Amino acid sequence: MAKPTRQSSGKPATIHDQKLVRGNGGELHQIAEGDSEILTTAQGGPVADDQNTLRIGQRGPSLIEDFHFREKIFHFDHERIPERVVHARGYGAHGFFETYESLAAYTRADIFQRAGEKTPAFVRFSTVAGSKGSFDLARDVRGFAVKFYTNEGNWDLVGNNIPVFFIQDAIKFPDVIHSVKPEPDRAFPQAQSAHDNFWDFISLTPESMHMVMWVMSDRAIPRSFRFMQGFGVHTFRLVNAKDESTFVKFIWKPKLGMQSVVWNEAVKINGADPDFHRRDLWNAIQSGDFPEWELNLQLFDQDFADSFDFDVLDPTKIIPEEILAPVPVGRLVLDRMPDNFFAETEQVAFMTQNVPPGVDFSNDPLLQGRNFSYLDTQLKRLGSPNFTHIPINAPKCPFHHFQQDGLMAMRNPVGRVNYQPNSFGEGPRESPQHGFRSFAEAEEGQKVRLRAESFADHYSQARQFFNSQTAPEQKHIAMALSFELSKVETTVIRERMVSHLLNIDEGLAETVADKLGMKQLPKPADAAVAPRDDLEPSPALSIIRNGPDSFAGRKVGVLVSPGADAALLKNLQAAIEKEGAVMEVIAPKVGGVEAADGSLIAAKHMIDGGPSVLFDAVALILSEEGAERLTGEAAARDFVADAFAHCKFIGFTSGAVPLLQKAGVDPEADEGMIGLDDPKAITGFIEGCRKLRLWSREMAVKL
Ligand code: HDE
Repeated sequence: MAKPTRQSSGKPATIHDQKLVRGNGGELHQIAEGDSEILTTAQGGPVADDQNTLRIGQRGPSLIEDFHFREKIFHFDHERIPERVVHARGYGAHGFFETYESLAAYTRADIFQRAGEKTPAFVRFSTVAGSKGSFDLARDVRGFAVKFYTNEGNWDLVGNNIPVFFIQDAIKFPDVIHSVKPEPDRAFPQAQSAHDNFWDFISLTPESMHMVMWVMSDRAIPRSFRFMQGFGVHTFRLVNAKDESTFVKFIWKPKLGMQSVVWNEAVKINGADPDFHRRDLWNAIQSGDFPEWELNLQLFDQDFADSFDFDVLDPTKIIPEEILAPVPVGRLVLDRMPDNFFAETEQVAFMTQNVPPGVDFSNDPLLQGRNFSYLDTQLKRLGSPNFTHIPINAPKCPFHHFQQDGLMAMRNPVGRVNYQPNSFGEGPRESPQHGFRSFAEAEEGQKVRLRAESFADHYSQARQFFNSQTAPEQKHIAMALSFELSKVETTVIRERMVSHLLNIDEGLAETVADKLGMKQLPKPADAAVAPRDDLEPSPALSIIRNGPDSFAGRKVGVLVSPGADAALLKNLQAAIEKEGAVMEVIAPKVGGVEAADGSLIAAKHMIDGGPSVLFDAVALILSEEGAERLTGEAAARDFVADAFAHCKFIGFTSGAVPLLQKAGVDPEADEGMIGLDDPKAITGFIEGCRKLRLWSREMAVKL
């Protein structure tokens, strides 16, 4: 009879004595047992066998006595914590905030006192509706939550990439979220707003119309977290050392400009790389291309608030930048990925109530409600009031208090005195001078449940947003609304939505109604306040008008075939890298191809694994024979056809023409098709790429 080994696989015991460790570059090395630490239980007991449970005989029952097995499985069974009820899918990174100039005139917040001061920060980006394992390119709002570890405690600016919200009162939050989440009986659709429940709620909630325009715009399908704006949404207050208050709205602007994808592309990205946004942030930071945003403030006083067209406490309204210019006050740089996703990104607890002295709340009813919700939800998720003991949530400044005990208490004070005042002169005391003082706003009134009349105009800014978009962006909004409402099965909901759209833009309403096959237009929805048409368009609201001026931070996918021109590829790579962009090679086989000059061109992807939706622009460096061969491959034809349909710039060698033609793409279709045979043409290709997309191509196609 064979001697049993310690390996369930039956491999010789020597393999068991080896262990894998990661090198600095992430590569795996095997090390011998002598070099590694001894595996232990969580109690520290050394483990002799981690491959086989303790049992009677070789084929007999397992023994409950096996404490190592029981501990290992017990711990595994409890690895998960509840995912966030909203914003479950997220991705975080560390960095710092650097203050440009002292803002002491406006705020006593320590973070804003000294030019050049760097404050550590942690940021978590997220989608709202999908669960933790959902895909990145959902049509959804993105969370943009920043935790500043200031010298006077943590400040959490828990924002979104859209400056308004669906509802005006926090009491409606469970309703809007229930409606967008998977329907409770069938548990689908996942991470989608395209279903009856969502549009039912929205169509019955006119206050959501401004937000709906944003969510149906390209803002909801960003190309990268790095190319998104962020907003604090609510009006906050800054309070200076003299206790004078200035209202403020917070805006993050990406250094690399804004960029989004198109819907057809988003759908395909979700299949090709569900982690598209995560991977993008990871790759950028790991390669040293640190993303950066500027913090801008819109500062205003009570007189401005009183004279502005809308109530500054209404979170469904913006203050257009053309009316109140944002002032850049500092920059946020993300330069380090967490060491452990769970410990940091999953366990980080953002709370709107976390404000340092010098930053204060306004009476925005959404913000007031959030200040309760965020603390409450952390207890549910993290399981103990001691969640501030988790390193990612702990302040980095000194802190002293008398809170004690509780589940999983990790910081346990020593000494006798755990209260104040006390007679022993021990322990911290409050400081009226340094401590947080709420702005002493005078309040009076009756206790009521009423929505302010000044919150009643639900259409004017929705219309202004639509009017501020370029033609392709308006077309995208019409397509998004048509798509979403086409998934709504209840006709009356579709009609109700079109009746709202009639109050925003008639042309938009007509296009959507036509796409939905509606025979006649409904009556416009009753409006509490007639929509205004005198609001000037705000160019700052368009993504296309606020794109980058270079191709930096973007990615070109180059499809190569055997016999490709290696010198041309090299020149192209140099030009792309000089621009600050990245090039990745796609080949019929991931092993790469032999170039015309006999050299090997290494590939990162095979065609199936590197579809053109993963890139901002593409180039086809193909020999004619190589292109002919690729005409038979669906993935190669899709690579080309998709790049064209998504309005991308396409550089190509003349050898690539057979593939272009087979994919239905005219090599001379427009200025986005750039021949690369002449090496000088590379400059033209890069110049084209800087425009990101050739939107006229899409505009030529009628809706
Ligand atoms: Fe949130 N929101 N929210 N929210 N929110 C949460 O807190 C809530 C709102 C935002 O990466 C929850 O820790 C209420 C607006 C972000 O960890 C919860 C209301 C804005 C994140 C919660 C709002 C946001 C959250 C769930 C209406 C933009 C993710 C898990 C009054 C300004 C933070 C958690 C992260 C997360 C409540 C509306 C942004 C339940 C009640 C408006 C970025 O507390």
